[in-house]
Amino acid sequence: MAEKEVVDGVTMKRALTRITYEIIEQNKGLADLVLIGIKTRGIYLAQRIADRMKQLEGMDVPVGVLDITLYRDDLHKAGTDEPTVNGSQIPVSIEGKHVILVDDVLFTGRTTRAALDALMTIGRPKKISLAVLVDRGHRELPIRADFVGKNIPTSIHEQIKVSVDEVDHRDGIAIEKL
Ligand code: 3GP
Ligand code: 5GP
Ligand code: MG
Repeated sequence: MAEKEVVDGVTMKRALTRITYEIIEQNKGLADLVLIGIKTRGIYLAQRIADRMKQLEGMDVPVGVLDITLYRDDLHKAGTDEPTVNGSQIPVSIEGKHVILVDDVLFTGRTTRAALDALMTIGRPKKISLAVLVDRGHRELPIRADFVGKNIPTSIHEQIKVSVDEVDHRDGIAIEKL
């Protein structure tokens, strides 16, 4: 399986910092924000954005977790089965809050749709936005991200490999040809 790094660790950190600034700017501050990371790597990205917010604005923005997986383990046929929500840990009420969903890769949009469904059953946020590190295209639903680290157009036969320090002991984004 050929693998080519397209974003190095330093550039990936810069992209997360830029997303953080964009969120602060568009939101006119950090009041009423809740970050919710989509398992697995989205959680670490959400935590890093929250850490950066603390550094920049001195505010603790709550971070929650949604666990969404496909019914079956055939990942390469994502989109042929509906993702389901397996669990959530949301530390605060999302009622009336601005929720920002954070995921590593946006592909068909079906995971985001499942996440939106789950949030609606938990409460009624005043707004939900989506932040992703990578948008790889191939949307199958009318869903788009509000904050994008990097647009990486892919073929359906390629896969994006996102590495994060917390899990993979390095940061970076690579394209794998299947
Ligand atoms: P993540 O949980 O950190 O996002 O789904 C398990 C892992 O497999 C995911 O890690 C994701 O990075 C990776 N993956 C690669 N290609 C796909 C895909 O097409 N669909 C899904 N759901 N995951 C994929
Ligand atoms: P979607 O539901 O939009 O098709 O896919 C989004 C979810 O599937 C993300 O949480 C992501 O982890 C995973 N995913 C889909 N395609 C890829 C990919 O090419 N690389 C990685 N790392 N994850 C992917
Ligand atoms: Mg993911």
